[in-house]
Amino acid sequence: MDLFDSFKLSKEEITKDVYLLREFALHDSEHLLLADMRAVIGQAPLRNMMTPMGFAMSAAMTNCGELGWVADKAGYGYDTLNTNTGKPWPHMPASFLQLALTAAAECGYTDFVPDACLINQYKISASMGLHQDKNERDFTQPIVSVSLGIPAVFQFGGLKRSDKPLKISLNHGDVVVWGGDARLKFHGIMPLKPNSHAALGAYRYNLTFRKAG
Ligand code: MD3
Ligand code: FE
Repeated sequence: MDLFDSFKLSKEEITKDVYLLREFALHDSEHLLLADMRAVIGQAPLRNMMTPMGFAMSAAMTNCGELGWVADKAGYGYDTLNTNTGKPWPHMPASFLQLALTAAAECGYTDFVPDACLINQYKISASMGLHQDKNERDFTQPIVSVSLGIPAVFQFGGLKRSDKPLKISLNHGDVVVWGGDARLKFHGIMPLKPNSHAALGAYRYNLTFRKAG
C-alpha cells in the first residue's frame, strides 16, 4: 500500500488523440499550483492583448517559461521577452512542470518538455473563438491544458473551421492532453456562465503547456 493507491486515475479518450484526465491537477499539490500561479501573475501581470485586427481579446493572458505567446500588431507568436515589462517571462514553476510532464507521460508522451506555459484568465462572459494552435515549431509535440476555477464549455471541432464541434465541460482540476491527429484541430471556449469557485472567485484559468521552440 502506498500513497498512489488512494487515487484511481481517470483517463478517457474523448475523441481520437484527446485524453481527458478528470481532476488530475488536484491529486498532486493543488495548493502549491495555485500559489505558484499567483506568483507568476504577480511578476507578469495578466492583460488583454490586441489581435492584429485591432480587437482586444476577452481572455486576459500572461506566460511563464522560456517562451511566451503574444499577440500584437505584428501578429501572433512566441517571444522570450514580456513586451510589457521588457523582462524575460517568469520561470516555469516546478509544480507546473511536474504536472505537465506527468499528464503527458500518462498519455504516452514521455519526451514532452514544455518551454512555454500560457495562462488564460476568463471572467464571466469571456470566450475564445474557434481557432487552431499553429505558432509552435513541432506539431508532433502534444499540448497539455489544465483548467482551474469555474467551469467552461470547451468546443472541439475538426481540421476545417466549419466542422461541427463536440462540446465538453471542463472543470477545476481537469487536464486534457492533445496530440497526434488532434493537434491542429479547431477549438474554442464558449462564453462563461456566471459562477463562483471557492479559491479562485468568478474566474476560470487555463494553463496551456507547449513545446513552442
Ligand atoms: C486542442 N485555450 O490558449 S486549452 C489557447 O481553455 C486555448 O483557455 C483554451 O485554446 C482555454 O490557445 C483551450 C485547450 C487546448 C489547447 C490547445 C489545443 C486545446 C487544443 C491545441 C490543439 C487542439
Ligand atoms: Fe488554442
